[in-house]
Parts: sequence; structure tokens; C-alpha cells
Amino acid sequence: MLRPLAHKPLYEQIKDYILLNIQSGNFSPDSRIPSERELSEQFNVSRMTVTKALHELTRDGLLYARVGKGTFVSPRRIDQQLEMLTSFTEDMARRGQRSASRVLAASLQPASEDAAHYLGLLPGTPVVSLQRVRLAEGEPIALEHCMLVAAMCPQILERFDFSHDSLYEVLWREYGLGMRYAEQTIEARVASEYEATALEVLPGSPVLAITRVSYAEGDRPVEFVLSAYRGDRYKFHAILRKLESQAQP
Ligand code: 16G
Repeated sequence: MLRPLAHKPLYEQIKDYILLNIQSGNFSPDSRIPSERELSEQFNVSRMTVTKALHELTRDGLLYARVGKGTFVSPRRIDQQLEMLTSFTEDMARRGQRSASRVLAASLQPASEDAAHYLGLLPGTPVVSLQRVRLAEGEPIALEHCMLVAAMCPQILERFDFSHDSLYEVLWREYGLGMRYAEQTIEARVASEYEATALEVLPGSPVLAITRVSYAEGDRPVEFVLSAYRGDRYKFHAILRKLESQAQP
């Protein structure tokens, strides 16, 4: 089945074979793929060739290895479009996934320098501080620490249970705060021990650290959020358009 004389190296052809099987659903997420020995016998190539193919697919996050158990297909990454302002609950619902949250902390706190700056408050002004692990199909995806201007949503923590309520829905339905736009930065770093425990990954695993400030009508900042999304489960997707006024290259 492999073509030794083709210009594509044999290990690349094995990669293609595995990728095709993943794309067609033949190798489903979290299922074990054939062992190195099976693949080398099937294609009549050396173990080294197969090892190289599996190593590259693992490095690129498409496969993962479990010591003594074999090589498995990675779960698909959640692809979030960057041009739409959505809530976690909406994002998951659009993908047909069940969302939930573990509330780690919820209280009124004096605004830190940073929170005050982004929310347009004086440091020390009360903010609602809500820390949640966001789950998709029961699996932790992100750790979010959200700070809200307390005066805009009185009694929110007493009235709602954010282990199942959607924050954006409550803000809109109960407080008339519809999010109009948000500004966010995304950077890669490794998970702290605290984040790793909450996300159920090894300390030092990659996360996407996101800082978001969301605004309601009248350019009023409502929330300042610091979050860590699992690097192995999340990717962001953006459509980039050239400005009409921009000259062609
Ligand atoms: C998203 C937002 C977060 C917001 C949350 C509300 C990002 C990076 N963050 O996770 O700022 O607080 O949705 O979700 O997208 P909820 O309405 O489901 O509680």
C-alpha cells in the first residue's frame, strides 16, 4: 500500500494513513490505534519509520501515548471563533456539548489595581469575584476568574447558582446588561500548580491565558476576566479580512 518510490518519505505516508483514518472517523477520539509492531508489519517498514510517524503526530497533538497502553487519538480541540462575542454556555451548546461549572470561589472583594483599572473603578470598590472551572461533557476545559462591577448586578451571588446558570444570560435577563463587545488578549504559557489541579492536567502543561474586558451598551465595562484554557483542548479561529482601503501587495 505504501509506495517506496514515491517522492513522499515512507513515514510521511504512514502519517497520511493515520490522519485519513482520524478524519474519516475510523480511528475515533480516545481510541487506541494499531501498535508500532502492527503498523510496521502491515506496511512492511522498519519500526523506526513507524516510530518517527507516531512521534510527529504526537508532537503535533493529534495522538497521545499512554505508558504501557499504546498510542491513542487525541480528542478534537474546541474551535472558538474569535470574531463572535459568545458565552461559554452558548459556545458549547452550538457544538452540541453539555456545559457545566465547578464554582471554586464566589464573593464580594475590593477591586485590585488591575480590576479597578479595566473596570473604570477606584481600587477597593466592591467587585463580584467568581472563579469557575468550566466543563464540557464533564471534562475541565478552562479556569475562569471573573470580576464584575458589583453595583451593576446587586445580590447576583445570592440569587443565582453559577454551577449551572449562565453568567451572560443572568446579566442580560436580570440586570439588563447585554454584552456588546469585548477586548481580549491571548497568550501561551504553562499552567501553574493551582491551574493544573483545577484543569486536571500535569503542572507545566500548556494553557492559553486569556484576559477579557467585556462592555455593555454605552461603552460601560462590566466584566474583567482572567482565564486559563487547556492548550490541548482549545484553539481559536479568526477570519482576517483586508481593509478595502489597503493596497494589494
Ligand atoms: C466565556 C468568556 C467569559 C465569560 C463567560 C460567560 C472567553 C475567553 N470568556 O467563557 O468572559 O464570563 O463566557 O459564560 O470566551 P457563561 O454565560 O456560560 O457563564
